[in-house]
Amino acid sequence: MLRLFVAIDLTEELRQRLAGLAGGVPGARWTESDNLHLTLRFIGEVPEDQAMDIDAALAEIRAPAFPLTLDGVGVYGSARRARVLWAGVERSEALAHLQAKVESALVRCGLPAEERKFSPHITLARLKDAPADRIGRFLSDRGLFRAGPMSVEHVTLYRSHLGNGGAVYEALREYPLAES
Ligand code: 2AM
Repeated sequence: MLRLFVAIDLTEELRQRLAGLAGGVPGARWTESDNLHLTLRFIGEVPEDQAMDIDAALAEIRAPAFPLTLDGVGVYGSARRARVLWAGVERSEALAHLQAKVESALVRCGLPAEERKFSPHITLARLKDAPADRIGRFLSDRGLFRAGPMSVEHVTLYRSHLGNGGAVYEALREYPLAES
């Protein structure tokens, strides 16, 4: 079985900008800069033959390259039990279009449709017992964060290896988007 997801890679410059947001929140486990990405679709565990179908279906996607701008920071979970700190992305029709194409390609491969609404974000940190006031300060201090635009020119199929030291992401294949 392979644990897969589809993501947009970020440029070194944007990953550095995101990594620069880290700090100031006790109980936060910050994502390593090399692991920062924008997930389009988490697939989960699939057998190898289905992974090959997924690869073929993703290779058939035709969508244009587009600009992506990072915009703002936020938190998932309640104020008292915040779970994830994230960076947001500026609203983008092209991103929504690409995500819909990835979703329909995967459903054609026999995967169950994703029921949750696509909520594009980049996970900056996972939180455990982080004090609400420090989270509040992080959000207000970094509220004006913006970076980019970068040009999104491919999507990537990743394999996630779960281990004691956290997940290791292996890029299996890149699928180019059309020049726009
Ligand atoms: P997250 O950063 O918001 O947790 C690899 O795990 C990628 O797939 C991460 O970007 C993660 O998003 C995303 N993902 C989405 N749903 C997931 C799930 N149910 N389990 C693990 N990862 C998931």
